[in-house]
Amino acid sequence: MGSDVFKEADPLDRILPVEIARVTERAAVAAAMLRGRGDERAADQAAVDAMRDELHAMAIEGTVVVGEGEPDDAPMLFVGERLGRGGVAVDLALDPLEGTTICAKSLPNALSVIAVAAKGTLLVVPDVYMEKIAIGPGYAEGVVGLDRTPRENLEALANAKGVPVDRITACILDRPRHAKLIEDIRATGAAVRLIGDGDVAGVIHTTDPEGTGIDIYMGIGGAPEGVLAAAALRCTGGQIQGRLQLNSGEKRNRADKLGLRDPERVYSLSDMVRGEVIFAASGVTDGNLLDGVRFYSNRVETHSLVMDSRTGTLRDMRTRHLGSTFFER
Ligand code: VTB
Repeated sequence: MGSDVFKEADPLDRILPVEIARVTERAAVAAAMLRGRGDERAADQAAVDAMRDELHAMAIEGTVVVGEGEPDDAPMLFVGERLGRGGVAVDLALDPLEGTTICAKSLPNALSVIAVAAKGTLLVVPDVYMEKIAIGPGYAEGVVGLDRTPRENLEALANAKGVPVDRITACILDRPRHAKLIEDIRATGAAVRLIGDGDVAGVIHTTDPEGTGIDIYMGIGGAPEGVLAAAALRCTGGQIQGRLQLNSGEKRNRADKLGLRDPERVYSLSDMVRGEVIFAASGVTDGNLLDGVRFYSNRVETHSLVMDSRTGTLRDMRTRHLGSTFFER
């Protein structure tokens, strides 16, 4: 008898990707009911409640490692919260509504996202900013990096893609802190796609440049969103680097408490996601990759991406929900 029999089973084997899709579908529908109503908090809360209910019903012993915030700031889905009715031990990285402002204004690319991985395999980061650079699959490892200038990165990427640099588009959060970065990128001839929020979507968009028109994601966004984006890239292929922005003693302490001792460290994809992962995203509002939730008189339709790094499957799932849980309003 091979010793494999005694090897602990992969916890992800006991989870069906479709179960994970249901979690983001439920949250996306809940948020979409409040789409365009100008109330960010209400939309976020609805998504949180829906996601939490779904996760509690699952046969997992889940620990939130990327969530709504640190325990003092977030009453639900906070980092460290235990979810599920018991079962396999997993890490959960989630954002029930990525892009609360986008949803409140009914602008493109609001998502509900989750990543599930074996316990202890996702990087736990404080809720601080992270400088990020990400590209999609098909490039040699290290073609871009945070240790290089925007010009060096864009020229290297253009070169690897076999196009002039003015055919490259970089996606960046529209924030005053990015004024210099935007200027530097435009000085190379490359284009900048500014987004109001939602840098998880921004990173995922680099994985399908033909569909989205985005080749590279650059700039400073949330660190938790960096880990979520890394989980997505772990499934699709692609590269991401992140550096925490620990510009105060208090932030350095918070990072230190989580075991992140080197404030200057550049984290690679495999530092942020140390094993296999199942990732799901459902569109709340229409976007480049996913359509938003559609409401009809007798059904609700959702559009999701469900990916599994172990099998290398990327499922593009359109689901009709005929059951009353989804369309009772
Ligand atoms: C990003 C973005 C989020 O926060 O991480 C951003 O992905 C960063 O923070 O959707 P600032 O808004 O302070 O720039 C969000 O916009 C909101 O969580």
